[in-house]
Amino acid sequence: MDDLWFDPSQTFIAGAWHPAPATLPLIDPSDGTEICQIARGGRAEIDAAVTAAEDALSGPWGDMPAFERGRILNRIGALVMERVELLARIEARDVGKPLTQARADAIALARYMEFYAGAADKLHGETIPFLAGYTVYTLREPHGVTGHIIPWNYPMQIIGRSVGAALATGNACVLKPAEEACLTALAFADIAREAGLPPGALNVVPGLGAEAGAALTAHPGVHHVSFTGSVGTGKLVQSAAADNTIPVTLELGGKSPQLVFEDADVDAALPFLVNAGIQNAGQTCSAASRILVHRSRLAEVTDRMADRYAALRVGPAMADLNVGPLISARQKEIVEGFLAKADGLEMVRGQIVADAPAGGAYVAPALISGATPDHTLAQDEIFGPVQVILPFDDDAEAVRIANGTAYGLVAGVWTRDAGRQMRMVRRLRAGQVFLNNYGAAGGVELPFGGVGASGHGREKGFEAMYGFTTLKTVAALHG
Ligand code: TXE
Repeated sequence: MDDLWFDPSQTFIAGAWHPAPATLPLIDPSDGTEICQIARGGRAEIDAAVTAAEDALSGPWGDMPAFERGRILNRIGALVMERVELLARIEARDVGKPLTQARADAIALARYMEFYAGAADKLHGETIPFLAGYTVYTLREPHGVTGHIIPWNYPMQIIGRSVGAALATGNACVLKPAEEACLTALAFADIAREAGLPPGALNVVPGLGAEAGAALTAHPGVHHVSFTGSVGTGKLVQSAAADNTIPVTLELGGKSPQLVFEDADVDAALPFLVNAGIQNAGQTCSAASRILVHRSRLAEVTDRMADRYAALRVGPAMADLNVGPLISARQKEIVEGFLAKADGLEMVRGQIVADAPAGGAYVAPALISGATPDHTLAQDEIFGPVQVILPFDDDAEAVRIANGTAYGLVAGVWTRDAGRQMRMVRRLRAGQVFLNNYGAAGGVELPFGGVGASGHGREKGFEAMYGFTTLKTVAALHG
């Protein structure tokens, strides 16, 4: 791939590139061909990366003042902005997402760097009034070595929110990107090196989940793990962390609803309703895969969404259409498996363009109506361009359906009634509630995470800085 200025078959450890003992093919989801070989890191590479991180913490990185860490993050952000188009092309090819969406991810990565650059020196402890003769205060300290296991759907955004906050607070990171898409993680490591990040502060070891990922989560030298991915793997990560009694942040996806009430401004809602289902081909943790509509507006919302679905065009990432391919043939099989269960339901599909390569993992978006709230299509995370419309008759039923899955990540509420808005905010089981909008991508400033099967802990915004630090209380008796 011409856009790469580094050798993607290597790991990045202690500030330098290293050949890996074995490699894996990286597949272009737009046509099924091999892009390049990537490193298949394992226990030895993870060991080396953790040692490099420990060395960084006992060297210049560990002693660096917070404002200096912020300056480095600012430089990384500036370099990312200079290379937005290049990074967008790499991400589009690797993930299969339309170029416009990949560009937005690259810009978000820069924004994360800017945000955490500014926040680095603004995390304070407090003084606590205590007995006479004592001075008591708290310190916010980095955990130490942080492990970051990320998926393939938004590599740049997830690196930004997780590695950005961890570096700002002075941790040294070991990043295990997904085997399906890891090129921008490697590009980011090299940009960070160029920006002056000391060796070992960020190490990147690509590889398989069961090998490099499991080795990282089980490693006794790791003090915190931040994981984004499936519920099943999240449980494995949490169990491994339990063995080492370390904290984890888990972001595990969802089955998020948007609620359209009888007084909703449907004109305003429409683009948000559809976009939050098809962005990144629906492979978005905060995808609004359920659209709950008051029965009085059901026909109108269904028809208008159906019109938009029928006009959706699906094709290669570089063609920059509404929807790209799914990440892999495997993900396409999963999504088609769900769609096979739509027997007897109504479905409106988008169109795969005629010249889409046969080897690509394309699925025409599907808008489904007629399902009950307990149907598998309305309960389980599909992770594809599929939305289910569900009717409700009153506010109580809307809340019951909205809260009636194992997940609780995001919810959107469309109503002009301010009282109802506030009641919904209180009753919806979700980590983020959007009123009269649906910020699927969200701002970098907005804390993000879920409840229930969606995981726990918060990333993004200033809140993440607490998650990547541990609190030390100091009590001095001085008479
Ligand atoms: O996820 P995994 P997969 C959901 C989505 C999708 C399903 C499967 O529903 O269909 O998960 O996707 C690493 N120890 N989401 O298989 O396995 C792996 O290498 C440590 C939702 O891709 O969770 C990758 O880096 N790490 C989600 C990362 O975990 C392990 C985003 C995610 O892979 C590991 C992605 C192990 N034993 C999928 N096994 C979201 N929240 O947005 C794998 N990994």
